[in-house]
Amino acid sequence: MIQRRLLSSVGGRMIEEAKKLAGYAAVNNHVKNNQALGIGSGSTIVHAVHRLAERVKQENLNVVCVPTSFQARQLILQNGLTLTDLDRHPELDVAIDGADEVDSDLNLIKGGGGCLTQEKIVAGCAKSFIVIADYRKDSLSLGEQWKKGIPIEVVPMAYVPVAKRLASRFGGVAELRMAVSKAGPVVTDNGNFLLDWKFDKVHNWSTVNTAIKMIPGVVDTGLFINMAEKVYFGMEDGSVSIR
Ligand code: ABF
Repeated sequence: MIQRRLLSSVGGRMIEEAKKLAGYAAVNNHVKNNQALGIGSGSTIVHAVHRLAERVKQENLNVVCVPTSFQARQLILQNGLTLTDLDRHPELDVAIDGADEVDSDLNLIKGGGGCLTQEKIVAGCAKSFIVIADYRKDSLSLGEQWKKGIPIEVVPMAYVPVAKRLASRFGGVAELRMAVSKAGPVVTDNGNFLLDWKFDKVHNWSTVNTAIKMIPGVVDTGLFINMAEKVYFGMEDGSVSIR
């Protein structure tokens, strides 16, 4: 029992270290002076923001940051970085964000943290969209690793018809994401609900993504197809693999 706990705490430290390696490498290689940046959500981005804050101080960089979520906004403020928005900076130089799964063509599943719509908007405004992840997210074919389903943000009144439509058109089952307390559904930063679509086979994700987005009530999906320019994986052996 004690041995299992020790092993899992070593594993946890290794994963955290891998996230840090990825975040630091991406900020070191892609951030330059006078840039407008998109800041993603999740736990890996925390390391990237720490490195960004360090560089801003040490190198006196002038950068402004657009958040992808309430969490990202807090992270920017807590690290003393300059907050901006897409009204003032509709064109970003670089957006950096995490992912739940990355395939060999750099297509992604995102949204495990529930911020997919703002993440996609910000990534779509960036000249370069850079992904940071630990080694567990690397996958040959999308859907292999991430077993929690593809997150889909929906307007609250439409969650039942959208869930039914998803299951009847594409198979599998779409579940309403509930708060940890189970007291009610998770509500996104945009006031919407999330469905986690547990598909029963691997699809042509580009086609499926377009089709899902046509269902009335769907705001966006966690499928990020052809958006990432580069992915930084922090590896178990302490290296960084760049794809
Ligand atoms: C966000 O955070 C999400 O799109 C993705 O769900 C998640 C990745 O989280 P982490 O960095 O904690 O693994 O980027």
